Amino acid sequence: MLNPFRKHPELIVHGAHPLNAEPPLPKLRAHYLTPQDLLYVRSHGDIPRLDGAAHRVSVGGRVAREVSLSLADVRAMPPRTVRAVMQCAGNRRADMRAVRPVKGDPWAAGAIGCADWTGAPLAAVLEAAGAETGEGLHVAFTSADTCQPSDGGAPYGVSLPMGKALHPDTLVAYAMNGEPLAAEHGFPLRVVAPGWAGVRSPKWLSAVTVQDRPSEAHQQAGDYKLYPSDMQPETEDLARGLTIDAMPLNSAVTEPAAGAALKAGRLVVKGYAVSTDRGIIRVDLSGDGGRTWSQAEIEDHGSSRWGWTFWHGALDLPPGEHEICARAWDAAGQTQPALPDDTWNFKGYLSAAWHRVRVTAA
Ligand SMILES: Nc1nc2c(c(=O)[nH]1)N[C@H]1C(S)=C(S)[C@@H](COP(=O)(O)O)O[C@H]1N2
Ligand SMILES: [Mo]
Repeated sequence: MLNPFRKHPELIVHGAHPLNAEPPLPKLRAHYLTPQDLLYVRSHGDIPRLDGAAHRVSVGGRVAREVSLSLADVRAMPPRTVRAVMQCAGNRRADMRAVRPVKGDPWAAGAIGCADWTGAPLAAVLEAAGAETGEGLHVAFTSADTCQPSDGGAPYGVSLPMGKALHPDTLVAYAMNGEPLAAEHGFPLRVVAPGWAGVRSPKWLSAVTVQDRPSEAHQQAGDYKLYPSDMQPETEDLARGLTIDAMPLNSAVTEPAAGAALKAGRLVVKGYAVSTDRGIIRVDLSGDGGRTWSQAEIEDHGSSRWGWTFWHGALDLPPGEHEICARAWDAAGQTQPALPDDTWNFKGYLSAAWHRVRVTAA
């Protein structure tokens, strides 16, 4: 069984080898559950074409008995479906790049999507091997793809601390929105770690190892760190980096597009907001660069702890140039920073300032 899907022809391609691409924002905002052909693709190496019948995932390390599981074995476990956002730590990096140069692809606000993921809880996979589950242990993952030389040149690897690994919503998934995973999204099996940066949801899973320390693979040990703004590539010091786990509060305007020439008058603004698992309580909209605000309407797509929130609102724009801004608030009463300058870091991670979109009305 090979990839039955094709990516949407309108994806914005940041790089073809390896494939890194995101959907145009209005297309992304058209579906509460992101169709698989529109989900962004973030890959560190070539996409492996795995044989679903022959593929095995080994479970070893601090376990009672090593096991080697087929896709059929995982499908035979009691299934669980979790509605969750997948989001890259580099989503909205383009806004930080506009402040000062950053490393990495200039993702707009489309390195995100939301889906119903179905699989076996990772806890059940660990249980099948009689894994130790003590606090302080880590569950390391190795994938079947080989990363670019600049990304360590080795198989992709990350880990989750035992607490996150045992969370009932952390899955070894085989389906997205009820369809088998496409090759580019991890066929036949991937981890889904809801609320955490996409990097911690390894695709093309081939080995699970229970161990007493985090993965030493480059993705876990040497990349995906949030650095202070005074650090530069030449002074990179891993010890001063925060390993990125949960994703911050964020929101984006998906319509109108930056640079749009609009008719003066009533303008409908649409977007998304995301809060890991705290919940979005409000989204504010401004048509004047943040001097005055009104509230957007939050759309009801059913409650889901790890999902995203769609919103829309109206602004009255007189003729002239305008800066539209959106900012979300979470259930702890926190909101987003005003400027990308406030959280700028040379890797361009966790870019979550008010989304600003300049338009002209005539
Ligand atoms: N094996 C493997 N897993 C991976 C990656 C990868 O390159 N190889 N990229 C990670 C990153 S950084 C992200 S953001 C998500 C993207 O998932 P998607 O391409 O299905 O949207 O997959 C993660 N899992
Ligand atoms: Mo990512």
